[in-house]
Amino acid sequence: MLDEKMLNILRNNRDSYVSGEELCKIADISRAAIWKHVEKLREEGYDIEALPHLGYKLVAIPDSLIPSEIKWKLKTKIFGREIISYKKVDSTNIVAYELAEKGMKEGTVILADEQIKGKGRHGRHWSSPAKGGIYMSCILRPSIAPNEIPRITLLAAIAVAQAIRDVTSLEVTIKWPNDIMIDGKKLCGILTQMKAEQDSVDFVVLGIGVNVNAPIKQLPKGASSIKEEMYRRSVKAALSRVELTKRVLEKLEEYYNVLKSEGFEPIIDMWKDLSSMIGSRVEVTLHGKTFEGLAHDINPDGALVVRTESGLLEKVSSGDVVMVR
Ligand code: BTX
Repeated sequence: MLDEKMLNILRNNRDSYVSGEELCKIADISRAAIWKHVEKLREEGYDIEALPHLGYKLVAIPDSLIPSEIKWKLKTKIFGREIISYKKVDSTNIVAYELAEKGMKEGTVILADEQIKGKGRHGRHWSSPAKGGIYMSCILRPSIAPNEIPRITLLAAIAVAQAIRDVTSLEVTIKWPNDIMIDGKKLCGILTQMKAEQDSVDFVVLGIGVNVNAPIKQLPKGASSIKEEMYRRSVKAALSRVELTKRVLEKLEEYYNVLKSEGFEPIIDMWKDLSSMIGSRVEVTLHGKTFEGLAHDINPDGALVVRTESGLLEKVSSGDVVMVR
């Protein structure tokens, strides 16, 4: 708490030095204690300059997914008001699920710098190299029916896609239901899990994995990272995992509020704007069977509607979809 108080004083005075005396007064502690806290912040990666007659100045902040950094000037009321972050964890979704079962409130976010057993859909693995990306799970308690949960996945996909576009200018697109792509390469995946009764949802764990700094060699075939794609396009913008995480949380909250107040239709419209999928030929693998067709629409449950070769409209609510041409 005190570290955060001191940090905020230094953050608010980025262009000047704050004297030791001033820090003591505002934080209500001794000179010796100030030094101890400065050392602790330095260990966390903050670059704090200390000059004998001038005082202390915050020179650089670490790009670490620590709660105080994410919460600093975060413009949300629900998402990220409670944040728990780990350096290394099996899976943020596992942690979030356990905490949700214990009653942790809506908007709680679990973050990790690295995952050992990152989970993809259908028991697949999600590569989560240390500090290579954002590995994040949010607890939600939406008042919707279990069959409407795909709406949350689609909402998350537009939030992440829009956040990446805002922060990096990369023209990422969405592939149904949960992949954020660029040039056919996967930058992000979303895993939505839930606990539900027959017709009510107890909670949802929304897991988001974004490849930010990871070098290609640490990622599976067909994947890329934001840093890699910015480099390929000579985009020079600064890339910060903290900034991107904040933007994702702000967008999630914005669209979650849209869903609550205006329903699913505006979400579908935004999804279609950010996806290049509707109207293209797709190959669907569903329950072990594969068929080709034309991606026709998204239905009110968030399912993909595919027009098959024989003209039938097939509803695809799970399974894998590949764009073929
Ligand atoms: P998915 O099943 O759509 O994608 C998994 C597949 O994607 C893998 O089989 C592999 O081919 C490929 N893949 C694995 N790792 C990566 C990667 N880093 N980048 C691109 N492609 C990859 C997508 O499942 C859902 C992923 C959610 C990940 C988040 S991270 C935070 C949270 N915690 C957790 O354990 N999972 C979620």
